[in-house]
Amino acid sequence: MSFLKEKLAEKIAQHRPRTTKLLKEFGNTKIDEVTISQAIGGMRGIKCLVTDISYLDPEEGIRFRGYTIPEVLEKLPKVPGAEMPYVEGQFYLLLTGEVPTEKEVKEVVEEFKKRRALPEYVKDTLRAMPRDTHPMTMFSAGILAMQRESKFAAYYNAGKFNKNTAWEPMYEDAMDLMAKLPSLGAYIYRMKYKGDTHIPSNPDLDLGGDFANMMGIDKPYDDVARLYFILHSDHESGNVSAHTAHLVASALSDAYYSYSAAMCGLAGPLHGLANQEVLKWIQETMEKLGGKVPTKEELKKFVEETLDSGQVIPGYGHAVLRKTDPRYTAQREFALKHLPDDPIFQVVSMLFEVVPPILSSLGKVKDPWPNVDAHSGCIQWHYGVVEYDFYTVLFGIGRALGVLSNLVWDRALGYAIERPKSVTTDMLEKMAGIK
Ligand code: HAX
Repeated sequence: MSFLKEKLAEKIAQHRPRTTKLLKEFGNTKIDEVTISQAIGGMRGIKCLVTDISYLDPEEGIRFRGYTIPEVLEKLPKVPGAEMPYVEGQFYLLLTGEVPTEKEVKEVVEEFKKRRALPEYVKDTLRAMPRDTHPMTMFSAGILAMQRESKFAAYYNAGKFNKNTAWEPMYEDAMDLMAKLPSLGAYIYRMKYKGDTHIPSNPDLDLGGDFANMMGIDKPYDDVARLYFILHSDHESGNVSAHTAHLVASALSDAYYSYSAAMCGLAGPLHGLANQEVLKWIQETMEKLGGKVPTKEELKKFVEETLDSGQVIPGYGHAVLRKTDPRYTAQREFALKHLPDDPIFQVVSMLFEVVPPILSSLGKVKDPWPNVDAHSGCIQWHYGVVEYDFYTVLFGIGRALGVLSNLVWDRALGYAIERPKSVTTDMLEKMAGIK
């Protein structure tokens, strides 16, 4: 058994009695009530999911296993010669709840290296798709194509399913899939945008470094990749992508089915596709001005025109957050250090000043502040990833760190198949006293 798996087995054994006690002795304790507006309005805020991997406070933002973003970036072991930590360290932290030592992180680096290779038939599947297929469609299809590799499905089909051991094959799937996602993403990128020329994986590099290598982009893009994957890794369980994966896996579908489905949700413009929409919106704005950086007044006009045409301002607002997203702030700090004069960064900074007062003035937007997607495209563009429809794939690689960790724990704690109850409009009218 690998070191990480042993560590996890220990953590699971410690955790299980807590869940069992809560269920057996306190199963009827109320944690929330549901209103009509929550039932119709996207279940906003209803407390009905359990995860220990991250927690999103509306005012403070995300904490990964109790650590804020600056703490994570400071505490996780750094790749030698790099500014950013190992992505593998973030996976270790999310999975076990402990900050790994240098030795522990290197074990995970080696585990992922062994599992990195993308099966040839996945490449064939991607190559059979028209080249103008959206990269997120390719990404989700590539993950689904790999489902035949699932160790969880093989275990289940062999009649071995047991609530005590089910996490083990799910762990193997999580490790295999996590290790392959950077290879899948880079393959799609080079096939679609770089004349179908590919760069082999470099066995000397960590996950972030190898991703930059396979993308064909020089330093410090390796650090951009590390930062990006860590920042996007988890945002508790209620967001569309994480919740989709949890829901699908609750039917005992394996990690490939579950994560492929999650990526279909991430591809929506109100969720992960917002990073592509931000860059598209900025480009269109600059194009109208002949390529020049707009003034604040011009930008204000474009924001108002966008709202008047019935569209949302991409990259702004959030279903839970009520302050500037710390994932935005972390990227802003990176940009201030590495690309302060970049024209798109100037527009992104100006939007930070212009958009919140306008959104606040509408009187209905609960969070007028920027979210993670308001910033991410600008850094990618600066380092040469100008094909903005690829940005959500980058989000999807990072998001797997948290979602796959959650799937392992879902099986470890024996979470049940999801099946909330629906009601009819007639019933709601009766409850409201209208009928
Ligand atoms: N621009 C214009 N209007 C906005 C807005 C924005 N950025 N954010 C919210 N609103 C509007 C909503 O559309 C809604 O209007 P209606 O009542 O007319 O339908 C009203 O304000 C209230 O919405 P809310 O309660 O503040 O926000 P929700 O929880 O319903 O939605 C969203 C949260 C993130 C979907 C929303 O803020 C939005 O559409 N933002 C732009 C898209 C975006 O950036 N998405 C990425 C979010 C982060 C993420 O998941 N990344 O993956």
